[in-house]
Amino acid sequence: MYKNKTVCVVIPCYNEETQIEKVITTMPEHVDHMVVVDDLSKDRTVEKIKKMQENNKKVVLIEHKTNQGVGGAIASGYKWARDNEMDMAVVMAGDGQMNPDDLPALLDPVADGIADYSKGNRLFTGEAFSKIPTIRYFGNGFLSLLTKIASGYWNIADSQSGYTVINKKALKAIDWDLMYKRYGQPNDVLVKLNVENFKVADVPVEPVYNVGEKSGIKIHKVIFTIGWLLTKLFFWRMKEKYIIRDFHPLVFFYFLGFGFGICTVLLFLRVFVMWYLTGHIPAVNALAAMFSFMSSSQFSLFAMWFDMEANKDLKV
Ligand SMILES: Nc1nc2c(ncn2[C@@H]2O[C@H](COP(=O)(O)OP(=O)(O)OP(=O)(O)O)[C@@H](O)[C@H]2O)c(=O)[nH]1
Ligand SMILES: [Mg+2]
Repeated sequence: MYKNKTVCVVIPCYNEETQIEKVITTMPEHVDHMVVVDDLSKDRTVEKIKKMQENNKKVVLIEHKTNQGVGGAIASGYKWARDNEMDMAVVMAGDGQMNPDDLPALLDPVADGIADYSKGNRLFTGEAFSKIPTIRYFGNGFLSLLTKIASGYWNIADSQSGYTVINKKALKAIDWDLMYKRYGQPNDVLVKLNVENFKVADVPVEPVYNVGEKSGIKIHKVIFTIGWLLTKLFFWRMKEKYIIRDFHPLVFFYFLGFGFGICTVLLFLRVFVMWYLTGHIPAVNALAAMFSFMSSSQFSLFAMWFDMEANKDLKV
């Protein structure tokens, strides 16, 4: 129990035989249950977990019959927490990259009722650039920007951090069977939380690398898969939040922003082709391209501003 609320930690695991023991043994005392979800590991992870269960009654093991990916493993753990009426469910990876000392700070905003969901942000510490591998740092920065646009949580950064706490109300509001099953899961959750108007807190946590973990992320691949996921989620959120459940004219601003954006690309292409073929650019073509560019940027920036305003009450 933490501040009189039950706490369950969901631990997704895939081939973590060298790491899982440390994650379980260093778990803070106030955690009531550790739901370890094995995602059909090929090594001795399950054997290790079963051995730990003998001495530690807090450990619950869920074994997947097929490999689902980290998002699928977290969804299984969340469903256990929801069905067992846990007040708060934490996610800590099975690879030991989450510092248990950071847990109270993450639990506080949710336990105090200030936020429905809190997530770790590794970028606040000032050590992020030196500790996080460079390619991951920039990839994360790019995905964080896309996640702000897609989710409407403009104040939230480090979108790929998986160290999170969710409360019972949010656990029950989201359909975990429809959750994205692979590395885009934290991004998917943020969009779903925004549509339900849940409050999210960003809490500084320590970036942990080189503790024996083996990452499964191929950054050049996930940039595209998560980028595409976020594009789809953005359109879904616009439809759900500003057309179906409520209405806001910012959807027209985004629509015109995109429309003029496509026109801008086509008009600039035309300008370059004319210049290549004839050696000069007719003034009217250049003006049309510029007008289109200015309209596109104005409409998009205003749409973002309206979105920021519409979500300002969800900021903690
Ligand atoms: N790679 C991988 N990990 C899984 C899978 N299912 C569950 N996991 C667990 O998900 C957690 C995160 O996986 P990682 O590949 O380390 O990703 P990450 O820690 O978010 O990213 P890094 O910063 O690159 O380490 C680990 O605890 C894995 O054991 C799966 O299908 N593949
Ligand atoms: Mg990892």
